[in-house]
Amino acid sequence: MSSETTLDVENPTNTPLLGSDHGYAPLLDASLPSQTQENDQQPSKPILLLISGLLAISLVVALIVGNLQIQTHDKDAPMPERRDPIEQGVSDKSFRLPVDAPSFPWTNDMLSWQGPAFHFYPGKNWMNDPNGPVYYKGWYHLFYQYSPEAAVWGPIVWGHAVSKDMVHWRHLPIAMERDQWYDVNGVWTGSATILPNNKLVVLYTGSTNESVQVQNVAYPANPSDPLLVSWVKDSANPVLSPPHGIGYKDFRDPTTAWLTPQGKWRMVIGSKVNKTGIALLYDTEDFINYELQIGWLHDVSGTGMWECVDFYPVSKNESGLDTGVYGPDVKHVLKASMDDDRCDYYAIGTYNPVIGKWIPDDPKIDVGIGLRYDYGIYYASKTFYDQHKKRRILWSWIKETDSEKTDIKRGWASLMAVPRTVALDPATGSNLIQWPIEEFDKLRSNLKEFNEVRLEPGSLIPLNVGPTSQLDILVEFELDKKASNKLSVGGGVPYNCAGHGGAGVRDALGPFGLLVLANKNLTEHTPAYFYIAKGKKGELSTFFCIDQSRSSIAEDVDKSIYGSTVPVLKGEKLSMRILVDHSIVEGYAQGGRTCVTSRVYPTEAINGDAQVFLFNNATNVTVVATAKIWQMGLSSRNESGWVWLGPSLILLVVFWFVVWTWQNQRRNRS
Ligand code: DQQ
Repeated sequence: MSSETTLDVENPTNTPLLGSDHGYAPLLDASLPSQTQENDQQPSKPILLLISGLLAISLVVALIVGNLQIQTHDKDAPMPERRDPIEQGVSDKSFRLPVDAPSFPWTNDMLSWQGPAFHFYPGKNWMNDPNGPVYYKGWYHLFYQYSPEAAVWGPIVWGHAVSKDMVHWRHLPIAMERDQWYDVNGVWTGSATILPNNKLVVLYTGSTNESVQVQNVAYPANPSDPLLVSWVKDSANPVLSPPHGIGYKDFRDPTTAWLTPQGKWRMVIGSKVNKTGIALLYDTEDFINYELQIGWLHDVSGTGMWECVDFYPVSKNESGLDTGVYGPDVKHVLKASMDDDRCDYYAIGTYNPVIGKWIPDDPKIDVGIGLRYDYGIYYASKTFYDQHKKRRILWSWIKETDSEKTDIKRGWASLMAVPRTVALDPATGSNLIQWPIEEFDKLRSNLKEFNEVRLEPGSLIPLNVGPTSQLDILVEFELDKKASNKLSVGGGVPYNCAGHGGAGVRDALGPFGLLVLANKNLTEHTPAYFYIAKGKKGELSTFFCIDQSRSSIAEDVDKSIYGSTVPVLKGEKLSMRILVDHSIVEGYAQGGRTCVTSRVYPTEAINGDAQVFLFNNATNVTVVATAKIWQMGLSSRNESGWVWLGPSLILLVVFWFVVWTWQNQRRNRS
């Protein structure tokens, strides 16, 4: 990486761019041509065999090298020590256990089971935020905050991987190193913008030699390289320093830029003033010189530092809009990652491009005090517009909720949630819907269907699905409406997933749902469930929760219960989709209106020792469940060398064909 010339927007080629106390009463189960002649000028059979042999060896080497890139921690290699972060506090591990928390004797078998099969992760060391996601010349690029020296946050650089489908990944070398005074303490989060004529520019935060947060510009060194392997940083860097009144450590994570009606590029940077979270707005014509806009795009008092702000248009009529689009049918989403509680909040509102202001549709659910993308473990997310499939894609970081000691032993920490399409909910118009991108459906196999399973109050029914570590589960639940109507109205304390004892409690209308990663005697199990609360006026509210409290017998892991309310419209059945990928359980309720992601660390309910159950802990209502459950593929973690098999075989066949033709011609001539 080198520092080079400034961006020429017009001429990029000149610019270097979730026992006993489980509370359930278990019920019963429901040819190549042969060569005839050889002469002196023709390659002899041994030579051809030698060349083929060499090709075959290269093929094997390609496969091994490809696989080596994605292998998880070598069990016998010494574990890297914790390296003190250059600067504590920005993305350092936020899940901390009490110092005297008993540590579990984790075995290599348990730890290696935790590695995901179809969630993106680098395979080694620490990663956090997604950075600069973009579709460029036929490839989806994912950059990410990566600590290359250990499984802890520390000296951050930009890791890089590319994919044709955001499912199979090819890991590339580090895209941006800490090699300048203005980013020597970390190449932090940033975004990519595609300019006219497919020119690419990246804006990112650098932590300087004095730990000041500044903004920098970088470009692909070779814009014609679809893999974007090499990057150059602009000689004008840093292009932005904290403005007057903004703390030097409170100025980070530039968004993707978009065009204003005046033809300038506009972008947002997250910050705070005292306890008020703010989104600073900047205009630029050349990505080098910036004008700070008076006031800011938006602010919400009491929310603290806004990290990884994201701002994009949505419409009831479109599944995805490019970042600069505005108009009468267009709403704008403002999202910020709250440093104070480490959750991603969004709000839907109206953007006025002339005055550079955004106003929430409902100030009671403004950014940081209302809706969240995900009510589990999901932070520092970023969207991008996929111009190839005309959709908006959401990427996010899922952190570890075990001990740092265990992270180090395992050799890797954190991963990405599956990329989701994100769109305005056409049925409500007041919330977003998120759904795993359709490409993941291709990993499904061995469908098992369970039709109209009656779940009487207090029932627990095992589902025979085969292996249970990699599953895609779709379940619909129907309730006996008459029973729920007869119920008396709710009491004083409003329900919430975290505060009401999880899946083990028994109330009138819930909880009911699924247990995943459950061992035989249920000492370990992760319930994903609905709970229906009846309010004082008889109104029903539905909650979707994932309960980690009994997910592991180990004590040095998070045992929180996550979830929130989910809108259920008239005529809709209750539905949930659960992705199980080893230690990750990702849940989508009502088509993705409410999402919950959890990290679970079972010790016994792993490999062949886990099962899936349907359960109903409600006391007053029978629930009928219909489920479809698929096995999910891609156990070779992310991309393996097998991708080279096809091209190598084709090369081999072409080579033999050329030689055979050439030999025939010579034979015919002689
Ligand atoms: N992570 C980056 C920062 C960002 C934070 C540093 C959010 O740029 O604010 O690794 O997780």
